[in-house]
Amino acid sequence: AFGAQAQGIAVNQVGYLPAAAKWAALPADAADEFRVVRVGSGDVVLRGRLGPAQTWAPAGAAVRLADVSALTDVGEYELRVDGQPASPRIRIAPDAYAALNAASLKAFYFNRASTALQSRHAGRWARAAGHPDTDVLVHASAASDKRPEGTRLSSPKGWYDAGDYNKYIVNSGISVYTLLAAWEQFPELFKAQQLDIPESGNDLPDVLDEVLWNLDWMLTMQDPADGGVYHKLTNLGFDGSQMPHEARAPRYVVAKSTAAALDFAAVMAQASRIFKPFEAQRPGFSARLREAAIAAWTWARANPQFAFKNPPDVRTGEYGDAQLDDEFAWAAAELYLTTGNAHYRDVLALERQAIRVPSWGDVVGLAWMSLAQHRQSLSRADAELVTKRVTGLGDELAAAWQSSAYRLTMQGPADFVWGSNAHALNQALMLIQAYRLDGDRRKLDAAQSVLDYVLGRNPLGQSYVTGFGAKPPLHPHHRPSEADGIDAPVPGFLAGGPNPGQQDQTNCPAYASKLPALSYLDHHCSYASNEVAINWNAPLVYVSAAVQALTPK
Ligand code: G3I
Ligand code: 9MR
Repeated sequence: AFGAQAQGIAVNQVGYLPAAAKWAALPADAADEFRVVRVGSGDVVLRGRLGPAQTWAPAGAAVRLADVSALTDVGEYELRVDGQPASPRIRIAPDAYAALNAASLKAFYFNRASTALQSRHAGRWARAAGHPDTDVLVHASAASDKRPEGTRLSSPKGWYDAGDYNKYIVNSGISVYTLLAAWEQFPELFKAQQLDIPESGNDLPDVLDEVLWNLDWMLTMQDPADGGVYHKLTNLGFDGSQMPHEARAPRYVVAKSTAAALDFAAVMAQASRIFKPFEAQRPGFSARLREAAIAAWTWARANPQFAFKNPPDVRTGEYGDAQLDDEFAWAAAELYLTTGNAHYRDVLALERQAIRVPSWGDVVGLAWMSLAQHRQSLSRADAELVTKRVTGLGDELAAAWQSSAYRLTMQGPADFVWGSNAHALNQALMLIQAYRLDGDRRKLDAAQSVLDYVLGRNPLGQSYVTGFGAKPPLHPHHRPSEADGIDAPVPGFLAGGPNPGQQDQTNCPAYASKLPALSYLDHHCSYASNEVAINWNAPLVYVSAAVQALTPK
């Protein structure tokens, strides 16, 4: 049944690095002793006792954990406990997350709009080009003097947001940011990576080529007349379960919004820094990004309250957010770091900013993250404040992890939102920012536990990444995966994950449980728990890179 609690032993089904913390989860009634057996030889290489049975509220059940961190030799193993089925394979390898990291980034390529995917890059998932977006209409809500309703614009490229085929600036903002931050913090890993995308082998690392596909689109969403940024490029209603080239409904740019302008400004300012060293490859690009950022910021300052709402005739994703302080803070922080202009530091008012785990609608954490990365360019007082706040959040998350029956930062209903798996990964992302500042190993181990959770150490024994692990999602809410006639879904995508809101339509099978961590359906119809999205994959790219790069060898 959908959402039935898995019996047996739950482990990370993709693998562990040799020196990583390694936990397995078992039912509360499991026998006391475990042994780890090497696959093939059958040798017992480790014995130990399970921890006590403790209740983990999100699953409404008690769980016992086995700590198998002492297992450090490369190889393949099974965990065995009398009376339980053997665990899925436990793989220990020095490059345990290399393939996962590459695939989770390549998922962005698979979601490219306006281009065909050739089989030499896309294999079985090759497809025709869809949504050229070279003839997009200005919606009534976006009409201006120079661009009245019905004006035709060209706004090609970009990534499809998710399982749907629309393109949303707000969600592009955090997604691009997270990928660029991964590159900025772990360049050696990405320099060595071959994604096998059309640009592979050119003079840029593949991760930047992939991000450029979306940056180029985002730039077209700015109105050159005033610097404002359209909130989204979309159909009026969602497409059916069709391949991209079959979906031909008219496309519109819809209302400018303050959130879109600020997220755009933040990302363009960040990208201006990132592309500066590539001036020879892309002459003038860094400066162009900086100017675009400043123009969007200026528009937002003059129009600080344009909270987006879908016009009555537009029914696609809203990404509406009336709370805009965090967007102002993030954009100000990025522009301050890029320009050094004190105006942005004044507007930022760092002392007054709280720190929280980021999401598409709450981006203040990204400001702290960038400031932490560049703290040597801050005043001493600012640098100290940044260190205090970032490590403070890390301490809170690490303490929650340490006292959790499941060794997990995900604790309560507030964590199990639409896209809960990405919330977990963004908790890990903030833990890693703190770990980079204070070296507190608990923070790295807690981030590892999040990765374990999305890769199978969870009450459903479910890997949430298509194509990875013994029990991956087979039916994500992703139109190409549904419509391409190929059994296997497009690989490398993170499913949104358990969501007790269960906001699917009534044509979905029933969930087996109302409990937060069990509210998941591996069914096409379940957009509330089984959709994919660029802002969910981006922290998977980040965290898999970080854990791979930071875990001691
Ligand atoms: O903000 C309220 C909060 O105040 C309240 O306490 C809480 C209680 O449930 O709800 C919060 O609102 C939630 C909102 O996200 C902000 O987090 C809504 O319940 C929840 O339904 C909403 O979900 C969003 C969903 O679209 C529906 O709008 C997801 O975050 C968002 O990731 C998702 O994004 C969609 C796009 O619209 C279209 N493309 C696919 C994409 C992924 O599913
Ligand atoms: O496919 C859409 C998905 O991307 C959104 O997250 C979701 C909620 O807004 O809506 C999905 O589209 C459904 C629409 O809302 C109602 N008709 C069925 C559509 C596809 O299942």
